[in-house]
Amino acid sequence: MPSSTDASINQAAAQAQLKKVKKQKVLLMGKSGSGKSSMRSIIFSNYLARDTRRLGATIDIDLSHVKFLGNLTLNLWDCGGQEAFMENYLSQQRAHVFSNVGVLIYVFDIESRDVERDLATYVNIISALGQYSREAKVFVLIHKMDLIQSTNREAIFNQRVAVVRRKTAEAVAILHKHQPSPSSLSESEGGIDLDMHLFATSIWDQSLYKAWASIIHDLVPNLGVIETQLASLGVAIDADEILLFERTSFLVVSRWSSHEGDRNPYGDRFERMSNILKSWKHTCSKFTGTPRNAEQFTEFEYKMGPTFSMFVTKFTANTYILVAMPPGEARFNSAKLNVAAARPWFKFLDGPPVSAGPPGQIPAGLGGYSNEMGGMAAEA
Ligand SMILES: Nc1nc2c(ncn2[C@@H]2O[C@H](COP(=O)(O)OP(=O)(O)O)[C@@H](O)[C@H]2O)c(=O)[nH]1
Ligand SMILES: [Mg+2]
Repeated sequence: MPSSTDASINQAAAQAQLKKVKKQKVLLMGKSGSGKSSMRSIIFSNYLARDTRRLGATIDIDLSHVKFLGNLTLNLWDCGGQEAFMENYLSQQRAHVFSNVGVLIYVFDIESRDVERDLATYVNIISALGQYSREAKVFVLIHKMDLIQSTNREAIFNQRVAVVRRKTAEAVAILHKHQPSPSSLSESEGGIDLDMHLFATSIWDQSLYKAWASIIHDLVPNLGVIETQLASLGVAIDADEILLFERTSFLVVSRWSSHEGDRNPYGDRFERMSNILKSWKHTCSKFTGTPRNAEQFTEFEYKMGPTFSMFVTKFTANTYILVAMPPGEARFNSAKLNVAAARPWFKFLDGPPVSAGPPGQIPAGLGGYSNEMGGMAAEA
């Protein structure tokens, strides 16, 4: 008795979670010219890095609603960084701007000549955020790192991280004094800390994709379900690695790798793939004359003789999937059929389900296709 009740409660909860359309307010802040609109245009509107030179300065707040997968909408507030605007956000518009924030992305221009002033503004922003959105996550991007000589990048980044962390701790300490014990501002050993992540970024390389994939990762609903389903699929088709990309941004939403795949020494391969696939999409668009936001490819295959093979294919309405496999023609072909057969189990990525019930586990048979190479792979 209790178990069937529990099961129906669990199912109802899972269904409710899947149906919930999530809206997340994302503040994009930092000094004028630091690169906020450039990043947003590259990630979400398929601009090329060089196109961003033509972007005009953002006047006040540029609001955009980015549909990310089926049931997540990012309300991006690209806040013009001129001083007069900044002052306005912190005074008259304070409650309006800083309430209900899910994520703050703060961009520092590494080339800025007035670091002290940048830091002072940052501290004011953190104070306002702490006052109105204590649960918000903070991502600090130390941007335009391409302008720093590569041999000095790490040292300069670390130096900046230390300063930003110290300033944040100071701001939070002041907040504590005025507003005792806010729940999400926990006290750690070295002082008070905020849920904060720092990245070195540039629009000219894949570092941008690493930072943004990390930013959206925690916002994606049903991440647990996605991860479990990807793992089932990966095992069933005998893959080394699977990456799931969001359709427009090509950010990696989720990934899975086998033990063999885990041994891949290239830790930055995910953001590299995002970058490569997006450039490739641009090239397709250039040579076919299709608009850059249009869907130009449905499938891409790459077979590296005896080393490995991979394919990238349109998966659900909102996603592409990349599958990397050990070599072998039969294994490759059956994996492609099985990925196609698995689509119904990932339909929930496209939005709240119309029919009842959360997605079940992928059955071993996967719609009737069997992986003929499975046994041989185990022997090899
Ligand atoms: N070198 C370099 N320039 C960048 C980078 N990101 C943006 N820019 C340039 O910085 C200028 C200002 O960018 P914009 O996005 O308008 O800044 P915003 O005022 O913060 O929105 C543009 O000319 C961009 O091309 C980067 O990573 N490296
Ligand atoms: Mg701008």
